[in-house]
Amino acid sequence: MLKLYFSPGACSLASHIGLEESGAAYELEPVVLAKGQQRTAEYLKINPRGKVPTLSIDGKSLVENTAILTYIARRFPEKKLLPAEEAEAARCISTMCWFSSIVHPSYQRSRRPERFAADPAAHESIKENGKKSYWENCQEIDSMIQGHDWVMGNQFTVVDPYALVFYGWGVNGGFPMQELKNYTAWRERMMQRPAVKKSVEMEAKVAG
Ligand SMILES: N[C@@H](CCC(=O)N[C@@H](CS)C(=O)NCC(=O)O)C(=O)O
Repeated sequence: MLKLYFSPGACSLASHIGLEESGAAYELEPVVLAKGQQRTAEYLKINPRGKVPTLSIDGKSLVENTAILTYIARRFPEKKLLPAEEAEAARCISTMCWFSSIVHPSYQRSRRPERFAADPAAHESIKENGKKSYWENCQEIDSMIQGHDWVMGNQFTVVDPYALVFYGWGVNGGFPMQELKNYTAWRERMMQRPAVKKSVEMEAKVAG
């Protein structure tokens, strides 16, 4: 049994879309970050780090989008959510590691500088540094899409749902995402996929 713990608008959207694209039967359990539900004793038993996403696989937790998306792609190979060729599949994993270790923390710095330094005097400069790198990261994603339909080339992969998270955060964070022509056209292609549309709309309903 697969059960995904997610919060609307959080990076867990990547795993949510990945599951929907896989065609697997799964359950969804909202953990609303805005209500602090990630810190309840009950959820901390599922993920002691107090983060989403968590994918429960037959009652055992798997965390981190990169691991969850790789697991989904490998468990449902017929959906071709990772390239068959090993080096190409590894390049997808490499991009997801970059998303997780660089792109996501850039956005966090731009929004939550207090998580990076206790001294309020440092916050403005942490924010500015986060904004600058986030924008550079989004420009890099835009250039990756140049000349083909999907982030990693001509094949839709689990990297695409992950990249959608950053487009949405860019819009919410007031970045001029429309200037990124490839990324913006790609987002429209993404939203035409039934699995993407369904997941995004479902999360918007939970967010209210
Ligand atoms: N690298 C992790 C990041 C997980 C993460 O930081 N999730 C955020 C939401 S985007 C979270 O749960 N934050 C709750 C908190 O820090 O209290 C992944 O990709 O799964």
